[in-house]
Amino acid sequence: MSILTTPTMTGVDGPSRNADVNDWVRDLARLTKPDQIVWCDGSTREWDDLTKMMVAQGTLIRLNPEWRPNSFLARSDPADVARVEDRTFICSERQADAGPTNNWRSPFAMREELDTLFAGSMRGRTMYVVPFSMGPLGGPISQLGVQITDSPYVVVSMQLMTRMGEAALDLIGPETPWVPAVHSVGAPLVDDAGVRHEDVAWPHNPVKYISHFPETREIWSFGSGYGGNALLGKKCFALRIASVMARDEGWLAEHMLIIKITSPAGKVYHLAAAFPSACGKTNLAMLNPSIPGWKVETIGDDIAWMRPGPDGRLRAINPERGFFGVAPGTGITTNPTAVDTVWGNSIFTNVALRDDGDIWWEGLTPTPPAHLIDWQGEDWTPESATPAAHPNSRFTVTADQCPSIASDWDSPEGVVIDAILFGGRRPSTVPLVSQARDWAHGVFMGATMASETTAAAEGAVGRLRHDPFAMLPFCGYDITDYFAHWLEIGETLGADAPPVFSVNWFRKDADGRFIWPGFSENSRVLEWIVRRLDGSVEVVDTPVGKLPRVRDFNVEGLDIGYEDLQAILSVDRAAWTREADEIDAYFTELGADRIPEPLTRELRTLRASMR
Ligand code: O2Y
Ligand code: MN
Repeated sequence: MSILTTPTMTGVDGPSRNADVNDWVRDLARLTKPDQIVWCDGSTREWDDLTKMMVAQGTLIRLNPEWRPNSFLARSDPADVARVEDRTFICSERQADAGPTNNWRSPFAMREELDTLFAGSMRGRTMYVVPFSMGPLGGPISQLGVQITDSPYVVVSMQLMTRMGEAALDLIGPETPWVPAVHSVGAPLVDDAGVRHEDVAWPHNPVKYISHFPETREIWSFGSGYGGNALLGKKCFALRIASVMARDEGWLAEHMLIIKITSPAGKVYHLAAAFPSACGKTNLAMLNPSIPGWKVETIGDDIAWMRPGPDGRLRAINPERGFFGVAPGTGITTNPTAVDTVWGNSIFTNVALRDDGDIWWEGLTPTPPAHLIDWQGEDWTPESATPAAHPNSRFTVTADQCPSIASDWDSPEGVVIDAILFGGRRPSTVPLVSQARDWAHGVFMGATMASETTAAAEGAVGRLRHDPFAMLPFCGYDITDYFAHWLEIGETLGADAPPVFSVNWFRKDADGRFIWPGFSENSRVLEWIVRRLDGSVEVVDTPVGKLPRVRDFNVEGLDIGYEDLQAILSVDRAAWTREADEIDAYFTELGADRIPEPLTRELRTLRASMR
């Protein structure tokens, strides 16, 4: 960690080999006026110094090292607990380029607004400079960035979530492209009159902006210290900005987990899978198969960058170094691997604190402890009316601590993708699994992904929320152009394009009970997909895709009736007629004339086959 105490320095005084990086840091220091600038090196010493400092300040609570060594609990301000989609902006020069699904602001207007907000925003604070790599250091698919932040919580979280520090800075040579990412919690400690104020445990600002400038590939985030709003390598860079880079350069930046499957015969397959937020992605990424002889290993739980490789096949990396997983529901029965992963060296945000200095959240164990301190610092007992952990509480931990991590998870060249999966939360209509007829039909499956709303907060319960490719809040440009880009990638890959599958673990019966047990039993769906890849199983051709023959589906040892299985492996024509109407309405909402022709053709084919 090297410290420069004069933010008003002139000339190239920073340690970067790239003069633009040094100048950019200097200019931002002039704008935000921190007390000092710290260039982060990513060392253990830096982690120790910052965590000790935050414990002293009350931002972190050190957990009992006997239970959770080198681990900490952070409690955010209750007004800063999640990504803020309504404050997330794509500031492309033309409004049309942001498309119908993004909030747009003119880059000129936004820069003016941000300049005002950032002016003096770091007074009394330290400005940390965090050079980072998304993807293995120096890898051919990896990208570099530099985040400036006034939050030490963000620095230590970036240590867990990215390859950051000296090694990343060294890679940024005089001509190397890098993405600038500016972050301030927007809570200066010294006011305009020069009066110093006490800090709070979780500084933030009621005014929040998560702004992206696709043409200049810049990120500016103001007012929040939480998750995707503040760890700018994740959703802001690896999805919103990277999706624009990917469009321009012929690759894919996707909201997908990556897993490695080994069959009982020892054959290896890699799958990438897109699911909307809160659909159990981390559980699938760390799946413990119920069927004997099968192994699933983790490569990534949230984001995949995929490029056609030198052999013409699609190769993927996980650009992240760690997991920022949802805590509630992650338990010793639902995801024991995730529970083992966070044995130590972890940061927990907004979970509950046990009396013995360890953590707890709903679903971690079947029985809650008799007493806890809840995520807001209040006494809690099982009789309390509110949950002990916030529903969006998180664990942050490096991927290499995961017991199921694959040996090739950080291969710089990535892994060859053998199949792509699209999933949603659909109590009806969408079968447990089906294979797309071809790439265009696969793109149609991705473009028409949807989930039924489960909470009143999401709108009326039971309504469809479309989430194409699980990218609705994450695509940095016009989603209809994104569909076209996927179709173009298919052209590039040609016969090497991986087969595409739709999956749905969430079908319910007439009584509202889940038909499919999910979790480790999802390995049976993966088994069928692998058998399709091997060509060792036949299909039933239907208008919605190639479905398993019921007799081929492995349900040995599973308590599921034939009729139930038949129901989730068949096509309900009435429901699919309604689905076609839904898709038609959604395409119209996106702009019917903007939808690429191959997708409207898929919709026509679907409609015609339902007559
Ligand atoms: O609420 C946040 O800031 C985090 S959202 C998130 C975190 C990790 C992985 N995925 C997501 C998501 O919303 O898809
Ligand atoms: Mn996600």
